[in-house]
Amino acid sequence: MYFNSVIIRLKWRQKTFGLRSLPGLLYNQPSVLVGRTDVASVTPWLAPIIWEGTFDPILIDSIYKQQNLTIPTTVFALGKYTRFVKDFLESAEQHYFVGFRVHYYLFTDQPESVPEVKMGENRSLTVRKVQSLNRWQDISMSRMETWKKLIENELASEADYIFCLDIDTKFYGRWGVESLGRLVGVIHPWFFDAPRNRFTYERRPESQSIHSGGKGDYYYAGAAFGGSLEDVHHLTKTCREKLHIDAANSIEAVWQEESHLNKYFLLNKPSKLLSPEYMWRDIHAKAAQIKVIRFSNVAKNYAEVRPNP
Ligand code: UD2
Repeated sequence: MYFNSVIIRLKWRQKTFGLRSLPGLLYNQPSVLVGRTDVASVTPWLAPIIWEGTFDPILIDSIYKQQNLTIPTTVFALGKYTRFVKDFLESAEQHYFVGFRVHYYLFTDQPESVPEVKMGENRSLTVRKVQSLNRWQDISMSRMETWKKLIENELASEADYIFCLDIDTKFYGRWGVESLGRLVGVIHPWFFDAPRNRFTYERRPESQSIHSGGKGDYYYAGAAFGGSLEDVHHLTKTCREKLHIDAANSIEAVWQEESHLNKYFLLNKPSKLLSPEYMWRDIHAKAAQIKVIRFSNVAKNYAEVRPNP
């Protein structure tokens, strides 16, 4: 085990990422004076918050093109959630890291139901069978363990970054290299304009995910996060351990692994935040600050689609 983690770390260290720009590239002059004024585009710990208008897609694509990146992207579709796979993959092929190497990992209890989706150049899909589970809460929480193992056992030598996404979603706009960072959280669409006493953090002291009164920065979505393999490995390993401690103490956090993710991000601040453009909900009314909806939860009938109430 120790040996494994040393190998993983050595492989991660082999890469150094500079932001090299192509000499002949033409792009708009950046301004120090003009920018988004209706939203915050930096956190108090100086991590950027990505909104439309805060990056130049032509410039940023050309910088990251030189890094020969592979972006593994994981989704889970168990039980009736297999119905969401087609739209997810088809829309990702239109909008998600277009022009970059993406390797989707789909974990499902019904590999035979995975539809044929035409993949672009340098894009691939690996389907993995996992056991069915009876509770949606267990399906959602078990993902931490699977992510941790996938990174340890397979990805360390083949990739740079990883994203972990919900499957009951669709892409409507560009999601690209502007989202890359060491540790990346996405601001939850329900709470981006709410005071933190309304955030649905776990408040019970018995849970490892507790946020005691007055604590918390933002409320992050469980449906999307990512970052470097090393950072996401640490995140998934930590959250999985905390979930196990909670289970041993017979407590389940109010929003399962999303509660633990929020606690993790409180103590390990993300180096980049994605605005709710990167995690909207189809059923939400439009908000003036959201100029582009890039990725969104599709409407679903929870009672019909989940295996248990
Ligand atoms: C929220 C989070 C979700 C997760 C969950 C935990 C957002 C927008 N969503 O969504 O990420 O943290 O709360 O309570 O932040 N799944 C299956 N089969 C099932 C049930 C779930 O495959 O029968 C998988 C699937 O990949 C799904 C994910 O688990 O996308 C999360 O489940 P959900 O979408 O039902 O959770 P939800 O909508 O409450």
